[in-house]
Amino acid sequence: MLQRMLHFDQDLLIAGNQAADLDSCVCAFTLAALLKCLNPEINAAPLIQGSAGDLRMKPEVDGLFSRAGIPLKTGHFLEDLNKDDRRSLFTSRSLILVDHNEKDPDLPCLPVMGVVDHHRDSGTCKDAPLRDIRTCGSCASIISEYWRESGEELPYSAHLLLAGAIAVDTGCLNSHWGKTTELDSREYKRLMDLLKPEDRGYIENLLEVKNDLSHLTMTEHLRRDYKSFSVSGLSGGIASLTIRRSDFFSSPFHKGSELKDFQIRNCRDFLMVLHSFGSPLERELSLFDPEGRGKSLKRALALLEERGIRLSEEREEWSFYAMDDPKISRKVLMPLLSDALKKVQ
Ligand SMILES: [Mn+2]
Repeated sequence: MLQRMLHFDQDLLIAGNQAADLDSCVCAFTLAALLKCLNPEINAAPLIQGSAGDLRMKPEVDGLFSRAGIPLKTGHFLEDLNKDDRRSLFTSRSLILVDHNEKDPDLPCLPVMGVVDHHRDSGTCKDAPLRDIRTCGSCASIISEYWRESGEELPYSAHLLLAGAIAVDTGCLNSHWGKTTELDSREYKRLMDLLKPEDRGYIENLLEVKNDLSHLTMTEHLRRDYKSFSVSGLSGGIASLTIRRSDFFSSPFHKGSELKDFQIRNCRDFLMVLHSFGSPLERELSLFDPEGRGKSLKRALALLEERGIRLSEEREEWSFYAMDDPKISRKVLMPLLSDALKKVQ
């Protein structure tokens, strides 16, 4: 893979995924830094989807980048770029996708030269000269391996960023999460060994920073980690929340009108909410189907009973599911649902 990177001779944009989570932001910055090290002749700029205003919803992103001495600016965020920024940033560049492997429609129309990811392979961008899709807990582990194999000296700030992303994605290699692979474990330990003790402590505490969202409104919780999921002609999405269902519906937190606004704006047909909370980790799933268009989705979910996803209650526009297996994250759930939907059609 490094050989292929050495042959890039045009300017590059390293684009993170739609959720703009910590892993995705870290990968965009640290891969851009590596590419600049390998080819000082080219420009490689990180690009984060969303806007700088959204950082309020992701205290771990803001916190870790500030600690690493890399202030996130509006120029790094796709939504904040004005016409002139776009023209200068998007002209004669190619894209490298990190932490996702299917080009989002919001990204600029540029040739995709590379894909580095740890999600299920969508089978797109097959012609990209650099295509590295592996199963691991954090995409940052792959970038960390590139750095090590390159022999280039990893800057301290990148050390901190990569360790932080792996910590958050794997629960500091928590085996109960079922995400950690050998690659994550090896890279995380190597990175942590070289951090100052106070930074090591900060990384070990980063999940708490991430989960302290008491300052957010319900809409911000929904927007924080939202992914559109359009299936069989339905336009919907899945929001990942760090609060349990009973807290989501508690007063005065829950606001029916805000929920309706969010749904109309983002997911016309259905909204799924994946609640992930507690230690050990527990999950619940809620389906909001205000227009009654989610029948096929409900049939598909019924097929997932064998995976421990069980209908527990139906109330007005909502269906609630218990989840026996906390390892079913959104990344695991989405392909399961897509497969189940094909069977019910
Ligand atoms: Mn990731």
